[in-house]
Amino acid sequence: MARAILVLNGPNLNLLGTREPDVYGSDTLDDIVGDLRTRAVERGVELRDIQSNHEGELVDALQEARGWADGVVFNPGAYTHTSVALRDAISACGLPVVETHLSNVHAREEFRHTSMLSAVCLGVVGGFGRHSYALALDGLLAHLDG
Ligand code: CA2
Repeated sequence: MARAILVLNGPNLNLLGTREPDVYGSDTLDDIVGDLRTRAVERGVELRDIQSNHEGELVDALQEARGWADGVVFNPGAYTHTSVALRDAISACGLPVVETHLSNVHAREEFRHTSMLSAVCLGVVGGFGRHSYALALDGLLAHLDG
């Protein structure tokens, strides 16, 4: 059966391409997700994407993904560093989730060095700009293919 992947993006990532290009690059979120969709289609993988600025909506998306997705590429934005609710939702959904960051959070402010989520994720990718998403998808599909 064909694989299905959720690409989930958290707060402020809808602003990509409009501000802070030195940190996050000049691509928009649509550019990044569009590239990822092309990559997924080439492999016969269905890709759905959701961006929300609201923690509860991200929790809802993870809970609903249980019903249809095989795995999740997730950039939780700043909630990475704060959210017990998202950590619990990742654990509860039982799906492999790849924590994905555009920037290398360990090379930035100290408060970004801690993730509430990494310990319940399959893996973590960061620091490669838009390529982080492609690497996360590749890793997730390799994991699913065993
Ligand atoms: O590097 C990443 O992908 C982050 O998840 C991005 C988050 C940040 O809080 C994390 O520590 C690392 C911030 C996303 C905000 O994106 C913006 C895009 C354009 C303008 C302003 C913010």
